[in-house]
Amino acid sequence: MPSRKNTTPLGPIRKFTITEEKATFRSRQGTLDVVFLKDDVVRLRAVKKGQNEPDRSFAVIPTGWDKPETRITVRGDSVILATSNLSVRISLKTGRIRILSADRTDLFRNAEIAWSGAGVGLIWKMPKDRHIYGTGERTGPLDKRGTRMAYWNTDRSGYPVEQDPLYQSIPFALCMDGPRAHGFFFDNTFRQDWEFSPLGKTKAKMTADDGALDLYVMASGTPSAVLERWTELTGRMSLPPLWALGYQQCKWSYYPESVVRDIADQFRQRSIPCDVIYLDIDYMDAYKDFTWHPERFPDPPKLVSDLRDQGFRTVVMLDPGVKVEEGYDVYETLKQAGFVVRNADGTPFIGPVWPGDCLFPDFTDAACREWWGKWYKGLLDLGVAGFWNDMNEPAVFDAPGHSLPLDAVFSGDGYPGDHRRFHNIYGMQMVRGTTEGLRALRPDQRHFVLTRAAYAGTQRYAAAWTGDNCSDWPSLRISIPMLLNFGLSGQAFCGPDIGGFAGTATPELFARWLQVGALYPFCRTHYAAAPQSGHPDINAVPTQEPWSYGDEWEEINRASLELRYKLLPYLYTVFEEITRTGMPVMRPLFLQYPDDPKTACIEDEFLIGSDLLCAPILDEGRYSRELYLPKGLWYDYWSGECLEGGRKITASAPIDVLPLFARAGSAIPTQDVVQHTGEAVNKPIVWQVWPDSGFKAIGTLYEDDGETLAYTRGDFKRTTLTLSGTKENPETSLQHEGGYTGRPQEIVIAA
Ligand code: MIG
Repeated sequence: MPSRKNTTPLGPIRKFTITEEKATFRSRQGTLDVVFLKDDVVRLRAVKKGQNEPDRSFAVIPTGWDKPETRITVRGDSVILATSNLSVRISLKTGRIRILSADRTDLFRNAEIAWSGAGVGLIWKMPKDRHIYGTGERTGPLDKRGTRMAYWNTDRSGYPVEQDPLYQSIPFALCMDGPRAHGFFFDNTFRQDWEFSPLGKTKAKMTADDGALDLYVMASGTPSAVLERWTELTGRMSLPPLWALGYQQCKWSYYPESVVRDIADQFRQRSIPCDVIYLDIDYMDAYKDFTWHPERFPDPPKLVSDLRDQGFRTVVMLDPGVKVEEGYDVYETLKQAGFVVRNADGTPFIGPVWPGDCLFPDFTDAACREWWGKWYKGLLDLGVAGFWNDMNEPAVFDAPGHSLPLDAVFSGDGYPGDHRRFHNIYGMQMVRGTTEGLRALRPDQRHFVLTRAAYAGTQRYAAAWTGDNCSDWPSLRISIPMLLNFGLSGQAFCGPDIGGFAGTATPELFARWLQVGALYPFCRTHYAAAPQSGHPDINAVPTQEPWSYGDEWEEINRASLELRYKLLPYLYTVFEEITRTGMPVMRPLFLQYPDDPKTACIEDEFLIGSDLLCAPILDEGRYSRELYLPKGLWYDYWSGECLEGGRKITASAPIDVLPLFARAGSAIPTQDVVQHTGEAVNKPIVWQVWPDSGFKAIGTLYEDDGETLAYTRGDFKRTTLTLSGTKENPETSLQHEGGYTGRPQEIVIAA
């Protein structure tokens, strides 16, 4: 929707009705419903007159929230609807809206709903100093003021750091006015475009190409409270299997089998920790889902079980396109059932991807998702541990827009629609089918699914990676704000291809990338070397394994991964926290320190949980850097030196050092280095205790069996360590909760 000029606003309200359920405002142009879902959450939903828009969401789940008490006041020409935390004022004369939080912060001021053709949008005034975060998968700065953004899942291989949009659409924003936070979610699966004027100006606009203006506003006060609401509304990731937190090694592609075995052997011979090896598309027979290439992988169960004996899990790729081939059972059953994406004339859509001509399963159909999920049985039975769903924007070769035709038809579980409506949720519904299938097949196991495309709420089904980035320093640098905003958007289990997917990493770039990558929530190296990606000979491409760059670099890379494995007990504890609170694993500083304005735009540092601060090196040839330590005391993780925060410091960072700091007052559970997560089982937990100025510290450890759902039945152990006393006479207490036995624990006090 280009400008206010060509649009038709909601305009004067001619009639309004208020029931227990909702308040409804009708103008000549359309209808606006206002529904309070909780004292700090309101939903505004507007449809154009005559528009028949189904009221259903792919993102929002039942919340169990109590309906709040609402006061209604008519003042002058305005109707004001308010709870104790939030008020919505509608001007009857203009149809414009103002939303205020209890502390009278203007969340939306002078907001106008307007239509233009099939499109709908909201234009409003935004305070000059408001910061905006979240907004899903984005390159660019952490703060989204002064940017334009689109939501339209896009496969752009080897994307430059200016690329927008990318593969995932999460139209949620976390807004900060000084220390006060609120959030909003524009729940609409059509293409959206958002534009926020730079700091210092006030224009804000979001539009969708079709559908309803469906806006959720969360006025929760602190940023962590907003994220709690947001992840109640759209769901949280469930606790992943412990092995999925280990290091993962991937290439397009490792084959044949002998190469895979060699990679596994090298990790173990060189004592470089690793939990997962990936098989990219070339393990399949002619890229046919749920098949194996007969020559490259003659005995998959044997391979997978031998890898398992060495402590590796195998993750394999599945793409949405199903090869058109008579006699291929996946194709035959799909064709027979008929739940495929169709052309406007009703015939099945056929388009090329890796296998050649393909049918595209219609994952918006429950029966199709169920059919898809069942195919995983064969792979699970032979021991494959995790699944990687790629190309699910969906990407279609040689097609306009590199995807399905816009008028392609989907069944939509009873609400049919075209590709414009379902494009942004295709990937989400695919991994929904995958994960629901896995859960049905192995109900007491945790599952690991990785997706490239997504919409809001996809964290309920899958982890995410940031697609085909490049082996260059700018791509390393933007990975930090990208992952931070991803986490703030609800997708906390995320990471980029370490070392970069396209191109060749220099030894230094790879080493620096793996250093910080060891702290990414999802920690996987991946790179393109396949002939199909433009490399004539798969063996001629410089390899991107931790040992690919010679002995000195190998030592540095080994140390990076050893740090991850040492910190795994802490990381796992932080992952468990997200399943209960929605706080991301990797956090921008402002999330923990909203009262400190200096943290608002820091995008080259981050926290893991609340206790570890990392300030990675993101430039070539740099061996020290400035960084900001938030208020309080911090310990240099390596030297143990205690530093005063609330100021900038310079950290030295020779090539083998990742600047890392522990918060004074914390206790961080660690372990000795292991080569894979399975080795840790009975090894002691080592508490690193970092006393504050009063010689106090507190920390948590979460343990369970790491792979089943037994923890949901009380079979977990949560330990709280408390330090008191004095340096000379330290006192520590360990308090336990839950029925799991857990590992032995040792305590080391840093100071
Ligand atoms: O058209 O499966 O983003 O990770 O290696 C490329 C091959 C298809 C794109 C994925 C990438 C993967 C590659 N895939």
